[in-house]
Amino acid sequence: INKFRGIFVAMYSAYDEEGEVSISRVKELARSYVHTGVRGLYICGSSGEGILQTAEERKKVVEAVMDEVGKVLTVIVHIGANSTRESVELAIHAEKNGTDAVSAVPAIYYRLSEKAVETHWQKMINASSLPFIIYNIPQTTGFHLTQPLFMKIAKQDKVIGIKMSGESVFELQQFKANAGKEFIVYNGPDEQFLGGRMMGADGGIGGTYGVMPELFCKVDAFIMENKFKEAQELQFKINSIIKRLLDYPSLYGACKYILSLRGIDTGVPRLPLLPVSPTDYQSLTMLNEEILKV
Ligand code: NAY
Repeated sequence: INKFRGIFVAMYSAYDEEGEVSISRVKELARSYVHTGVRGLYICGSSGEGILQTAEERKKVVEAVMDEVGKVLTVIVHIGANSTRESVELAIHAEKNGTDAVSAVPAIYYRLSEKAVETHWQKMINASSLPFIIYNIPQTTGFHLTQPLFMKIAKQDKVIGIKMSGESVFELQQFKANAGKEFIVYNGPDEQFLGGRMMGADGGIGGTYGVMPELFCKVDAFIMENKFKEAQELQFKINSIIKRLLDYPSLYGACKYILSLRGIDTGVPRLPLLPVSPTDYQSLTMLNEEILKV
């Protein structure tokens, strides 16, 4: 279970100039995180635009990442999809390709009952022998995971953790307390990584880690050394960066543009997620320099 602790980059999508998934760019992006200190990658999630891609495209991403960094980083694959059938297919594929774990949000669009979400997750859990990590993100899925349903799912051996992207650190702590076993809780909102860690999170999975992985590793290291003042100072610097990233037409577009300034081309996000516009290039160039100086 130790390979699941620490910092995980929620990796962005990587497309070619035509907007098609680019194997070589996925590999290049994945490789760029190898010597940053992160424990692993969370792929095909929100930041990875998994739900905007076809199952075939998502499989390609998994294969490319495993081929490139599968031996050196822990790879968690998000398999959440609107139909249970598709998620099951992705779970089987993830296992075949040697990934470390699978994870999923509840299905979106339909208002689902607790029983429906439970069934949806259970089918994925049953579909492979891989560890499963619940992805709770009520503000985008509209599904609020209750503690009783959480406990029912978490008690299974295969269920090893939860990615808590809700903003309540109290609820985060309750998931940790109610798991009733050794259990990994990931902090979701990057801007309160320190808060989540102080309330019991074992690590974090985040999109903005993708443009500043070393900074999050450093906050994590400060926490482990009980240097809370230093951790707080750094988190505040990070938050001033995140605040500005959130002001662009899309966060993912802004982060992907910053990556391109460092020579890592990943294309623009897929619509309906907007790219940044040329008028934003200059301020993003300055922001990039600022990040590199922290
Ligand atoms: C994922 O699945 O891509 C994530 O883990 C992303 C978590 C992010 N949440 C969303 C909705 O994108 O990193 C956060 C988020 O971008 C960050 O906290 C800025 O608000």
